[in-house]
Amino acid sequence: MTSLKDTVAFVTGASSGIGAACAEAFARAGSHLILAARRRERLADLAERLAAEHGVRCHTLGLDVRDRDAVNAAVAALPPAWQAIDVLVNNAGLSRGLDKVQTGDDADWNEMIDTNIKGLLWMSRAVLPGMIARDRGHVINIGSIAGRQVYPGGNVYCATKYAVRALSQGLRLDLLGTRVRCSTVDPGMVETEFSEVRFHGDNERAAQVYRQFPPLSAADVADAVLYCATRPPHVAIAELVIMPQDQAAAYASFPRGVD
Ligand code: NDP
Ligand code: 8X3
Repeated sequence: MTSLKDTVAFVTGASSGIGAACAEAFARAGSHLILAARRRERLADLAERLAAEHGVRCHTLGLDVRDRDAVNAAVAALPPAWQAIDVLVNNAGLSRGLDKVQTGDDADWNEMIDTNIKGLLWMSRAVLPGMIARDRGHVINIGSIAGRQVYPGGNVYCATKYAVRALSQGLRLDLLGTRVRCSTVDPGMVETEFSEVRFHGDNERAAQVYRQFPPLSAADVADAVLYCATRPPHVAIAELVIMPQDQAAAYASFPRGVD
């Protein structure tokens, strides 16, 4: 197992859900954290708590990963102590709606494509040159089972997660000959703010999603991400799929209910 103590981990989408749980897991393992998202206050609260509870340093970045110039500027302007990024967790992402293509919404499509695909690309391109120069580093992309199976209404969101999987495969080819690794972690259903965002703030509809069967927690996924990050240097976890016990596919689950 590779120790993460005193490494630098950069987590996008750290203000909620899986990203916040990854930040917590990496802090517990001794990583110093660059926490990025648009909601700065949440990042500030998380940074204060992680520093107090785990004795790590945190640097927060109010950042919209869709903004290529802002991503480039934020990475270029990192203070010296934060420049040598060991792990990049490309987690920022979202789904919007479950509309059929024939009635799809332009804004929803743009937001998903710009965040899940292009945001991941801007972040990766900004951080990778430093990793390659140091011949050390790890990019961990949060994909989804939606990148392996298409479900009704999933069309564009699924396409973005298929793209994450393809880009991860492509990056592993691009990185051959370096000691920089790339992993994809593909979760099934995880209880986060994901469904609230998908349903544009319809909290009751979102809550119903997580009443069907016990979902994964964000901490379960963070544990899988940490597993990838702590393998010995010669071991690369290429793809890791993690599912709730009661879910066999995006569209196939056992309706056990939740107490
Ligand atoms: P949450 O909605 O809880 O968290 C999403 C995070 O992404 C937030 O921190 C949000 O921060 C950030 N984010 C969204 N858009 C942007 C942006 N333009 N720039 C920067 N940050 C952004 O959902 P999850 O934790 O569930 O989602 C995290 C990842 O996990 C996503 O990529 C999602 O597709 C994936 N996933 C989720 C599953 C689930 O069932 N929940 C299953 C499989 C994969 P802010 O709004 O503050 O910017
Ligand atoms: C999130 C899981 O099945 O809602 O990626 O697409 S799913």
